[in-house]
Amino acid sequence: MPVRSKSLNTLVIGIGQCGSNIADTFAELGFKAIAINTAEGDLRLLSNIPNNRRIVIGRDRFHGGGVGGNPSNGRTAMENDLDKVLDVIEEVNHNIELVIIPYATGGGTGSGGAPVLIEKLTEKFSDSLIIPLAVLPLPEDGATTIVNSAYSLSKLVKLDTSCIFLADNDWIRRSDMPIDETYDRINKSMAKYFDDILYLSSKEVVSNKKGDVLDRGDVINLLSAGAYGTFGYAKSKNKEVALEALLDKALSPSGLYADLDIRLANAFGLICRGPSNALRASTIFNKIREMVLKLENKSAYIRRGVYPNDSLQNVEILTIFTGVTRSPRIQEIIRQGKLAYEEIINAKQKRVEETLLADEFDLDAVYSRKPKAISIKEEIVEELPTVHKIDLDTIEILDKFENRIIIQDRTIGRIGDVYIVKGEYFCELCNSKDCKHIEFVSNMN
Ligand SMILES: Nc1nc2c(ncn2[C@@H]2O[C@H](COP(=O)(O)OP(=O)(O)OP(=O)(O)O)[C@@H](O)[C@H]2O)c(=O)[nH]1
Ligand SMILES: [Mg+2]
Repeated sequence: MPVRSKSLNTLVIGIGQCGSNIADTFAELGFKAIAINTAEGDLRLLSNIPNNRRIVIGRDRFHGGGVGGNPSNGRTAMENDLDKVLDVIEEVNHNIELVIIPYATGGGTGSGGAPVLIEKLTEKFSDSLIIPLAVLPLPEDGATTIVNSAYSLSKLVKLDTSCIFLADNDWIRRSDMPIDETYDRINKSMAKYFDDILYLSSKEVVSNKKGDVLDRGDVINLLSAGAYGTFGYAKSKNKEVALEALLDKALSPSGLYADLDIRLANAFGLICRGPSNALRASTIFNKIREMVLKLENKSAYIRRGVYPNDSLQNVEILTIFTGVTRSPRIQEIIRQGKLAYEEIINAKQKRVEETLLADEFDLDAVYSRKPKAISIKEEIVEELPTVHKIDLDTIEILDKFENRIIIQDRTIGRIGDVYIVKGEYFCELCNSKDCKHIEFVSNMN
């Protein structure tokens, strides 16, 4: 495959199996790429990244065999071998302007290791664009994958990155292709879209085209809008196209690679390619206008690039949304991750309690003259009740469990838990035992 020129000097650093596979796909398109994994065997399967850029981390502890989906071990492996990783990056680095870090949030090596490396990169390459490319798991991947994902995302959002790009494996559900091709398709799409925007804004293209083209500065602005970002895409089957339908697809949730609330985008780019008679200016401008009217930020950064080329057999629309401050899918992962975490901990606790009962008898509790239950009750009575103003329309109970109630408070725009521990309430949203949420919940119970 011919290597195309790029507007930004780019390095791709893939972590874990998924991340390395994606980095290898970038390498196929001529990107400088490094792969990092705790599993030596996975690294051997790559095709395009040179051997001296495939790094095994955590070999001392995990013997090149992976960390079995445990992000805590992925984190340790990266922390212990960070210097080794930075040495290889330093060898490859010649004025790197953009670093893309693909990894799966749901595994072990990438989930735990990526936030450690990304934090270091944001310090070390403070003038470069740092773009994590976080792959979200399928809901069917299981409870621990969702917990891992929630853990990794909660670390990632705190870091000083240029924009967190999301690619959701759940996109597979919308595609209609054989199972062994689906991951490959997502990996190839991500590499192609970055390659497209970097090539179409390169000197080689920009100096030969007049009119609506993206330039290097546009790409830098699009990639540094913060928060979350993703791509949208649509391609016609042949030259005969309903341009409007293609634009609609690339601008709507069904064409996006992750579920983002794009009305909240702070930057938005649209690229159209195809035979010149298929790219009707009025249709393109009207669609952009419609999109702009939907955006909440009326001064969002908007760029378009139109590339007529009569040798092309199809029309392709690529959209890029960045600076998007809300992803319903990530909110769902965090909510499910918290639930699954608690259930796993409770199940472990239960086993411990059962073992205690079988092996040990708490004689202090049997012979105590001041049973614990009474002193706890006394403490509760001593606390003075506080009266809180409750607006019934803004607080809602979403779900109830034996020891936990999930609530939503619309005034602060948050979902959280109220726990019931030994008859006492504790509100996670207010970090308090006495607040309006507790009063609301106890009245409803
Ligand atoms: N898009 C995509 N997803 C992948 C690929 N390989 C694995 N996944 C997804 O990645 C998640 C698992 O992460 P991995 O990358 O396999 O895990 P890891 O970082 O290597 O961690 P360990 O195997 O525990 O050391 C699951 O959600 C898989 O569905 C891939 O090539 N592409
Ligand atoms: Mg692995």
